[in-house]
Amino acid sequence: MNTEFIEHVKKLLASPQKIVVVGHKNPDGDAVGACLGLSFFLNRLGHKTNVIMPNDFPDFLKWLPGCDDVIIHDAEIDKSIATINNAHVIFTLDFNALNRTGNMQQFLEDCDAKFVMIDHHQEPDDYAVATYSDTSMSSTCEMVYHFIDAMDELAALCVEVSTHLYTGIMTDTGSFRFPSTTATTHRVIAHLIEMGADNSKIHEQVYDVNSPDRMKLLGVALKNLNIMPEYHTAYITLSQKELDQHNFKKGDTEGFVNYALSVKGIKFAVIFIENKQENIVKMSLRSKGDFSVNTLAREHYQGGGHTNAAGGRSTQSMSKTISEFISILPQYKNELTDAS
Ligand SMILES: [Mn+2]
Repeated sequence: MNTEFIEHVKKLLASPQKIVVVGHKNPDGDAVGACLGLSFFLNRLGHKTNVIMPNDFPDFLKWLPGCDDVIIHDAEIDKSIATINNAHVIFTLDFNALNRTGNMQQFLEDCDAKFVMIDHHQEPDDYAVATYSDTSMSSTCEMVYHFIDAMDELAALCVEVSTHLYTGIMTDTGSFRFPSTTATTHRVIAHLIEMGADNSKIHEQVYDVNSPDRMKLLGVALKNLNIMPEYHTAYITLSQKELDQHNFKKGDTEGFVNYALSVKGIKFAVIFIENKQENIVKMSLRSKGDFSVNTLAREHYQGGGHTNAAGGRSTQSMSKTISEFISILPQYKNELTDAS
């Protein structure tokens, strides 16, 4: 974080402000944790804060302190628009372009508030008056911690904020195992535990809440696992029918792709999930080492993300999507078979 950023934000926050904190569409643990954590923190500094999410967030986050007060734009559109239009300052967290906010985009573009971005995705847009972008960071939650530190307010960390930030760092690092997890990440985590985050309980509340339907859907996903050893690649498919048979709820397939990546020798894994309502096949892409799924998703699947985790979509049928996917793999054969 550069001093210019923190000086600018300090100026913006010099007197009590009406602040809105916004996360990305399909909010994950990092987005929800960062938004709630920052909102609680700014509230303690005397600002009036509201968190708005473009759409609903998964059930496994619905115990987070303050989550009941989050405004869901798609469900409470009038309240959301009024809150946006009333804001002096809008923090956008865990995304890099306003089109990541779905139906909120036009209202954010049209409002008079000053924007502050805190985010760890590549190639940030320049809509904000102050941008804290660092792609080396494990999570936006870790960045919010560093932001609080730069504001000289670490002493103000409460149990709630510690819990929010712990949850986001934990979920965005795959429980502290991804390469973005640094010694600093662990120092931050240690401090959050000291300040009241109940680490063991947070893990249980996030990870040990599977429904029987979800476990059976995982069984189907594992049955549908395809391995292409010549490309060190594995992929999983789930059809709309298979989702329907297991009463699919948003978030149920979260993390399934990691089972494909956990097969010995696999460097690149994808899950293809059919969505009949939107008429697309949604994809989550994961990799190990230098192979960039961000690049591949940008080039072929109208998506992007990070080097080792990205999302994308195809407007073709599932079978066409799969055959196209297989046809592009030779382009990446050298990268995928390089030792690293
Ligand atoms: Mn994140």
